[in-house]
Amino acid sequence: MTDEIYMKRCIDLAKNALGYTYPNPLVGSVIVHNGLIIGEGFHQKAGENHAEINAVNSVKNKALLKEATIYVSLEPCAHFGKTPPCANKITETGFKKVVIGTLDSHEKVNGKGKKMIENAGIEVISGVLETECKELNKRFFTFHQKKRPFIILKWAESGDGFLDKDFKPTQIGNSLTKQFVHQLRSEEHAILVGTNTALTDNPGLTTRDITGRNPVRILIDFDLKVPENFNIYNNEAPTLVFNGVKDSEESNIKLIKIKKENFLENLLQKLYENQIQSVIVEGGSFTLQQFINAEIWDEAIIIKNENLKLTNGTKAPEFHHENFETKNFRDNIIEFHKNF
Ligand code: AOF
Ligand code: ZN
Repeated sequence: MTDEIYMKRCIDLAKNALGYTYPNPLVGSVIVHNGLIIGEGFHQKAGENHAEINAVNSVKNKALLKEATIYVSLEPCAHFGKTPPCANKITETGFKKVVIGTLDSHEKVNGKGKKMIENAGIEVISGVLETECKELNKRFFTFHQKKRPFIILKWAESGDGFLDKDFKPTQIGNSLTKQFVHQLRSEEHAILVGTNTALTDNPGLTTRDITGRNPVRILIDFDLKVPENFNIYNNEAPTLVFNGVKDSEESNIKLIKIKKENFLENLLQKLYENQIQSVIVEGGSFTLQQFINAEIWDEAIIIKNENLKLTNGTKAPEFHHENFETKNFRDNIIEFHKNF
């Protein structure tokens, strides 16, 4: 039971960095000595210290570490990436015990970190709050296991099931739903729109209404119809443009040539190659329907204004969600989640 309490603390610590660690996972770590937390840390940003290292560094009296237990929500890494292996740091430090939330399915780790620690004679327990630790990194695990980003569909519809005529979600939503959408954007790696939405709405796709990071913007624009002075091309965030004309890269803008045949498959492959771990698909209806028809989505978030009747316009996408759990965290927002 106490293991669960400390693991919950690891998860809460990890969430402090939600949106900032891409392409790395969210990881938290706690060090406990004689029933007292003597150190804590989380992974803040790719390229910077891993959670365990921050936790070790935070301990004032390092002499206690040999008698301490280290909790970490993800298996300590076994490889030299941008930073050296945490499993080495743990064995060199010589903890008494290591408690792991879930194994790391990254091909370079995948049980190796746990093995290295066990081989050094340190007791290892794994699988504590495993479901919660997997859920914490649903984006990272989907990316590594399915070799594609975690896909979230998002749209706003009227009470009678229409998208706003010109796709402007703000007319259906209100200031609170707008803030929610900006929060969502700051947490995910990227946000995707099709040509029609970019042309009619001219969205900047940033997180103006909250303090958070801007997602990578993804535009599908086969014939490069969206003019360069449109907001999606401003310098507030990087933009990937999937098109049928050319490959090029200049400052914040990367054009990626893609074939129309098997479009979705190609797109997901290119997103994988570009290390994009999660994508919010914000529309329009044609783009959303492509993901729905191919059954390539992991969550759907629908902002529904029951009081608004539009009577005509573009029908909201139709989709099957029998295998998903319906969640209602907020008024007017329905979410469909997969059990992870
Ligand atoms: C850990 N603790 O806090 C994190 C881990 O390029 P690097 O060196 O940052 O390594 C990135 C990989 O390390 C990442 O893909 C994942 O497998 C693991 N992340 N591991 O022990 C951490 N963030
Ligand atoms: Zn590590």
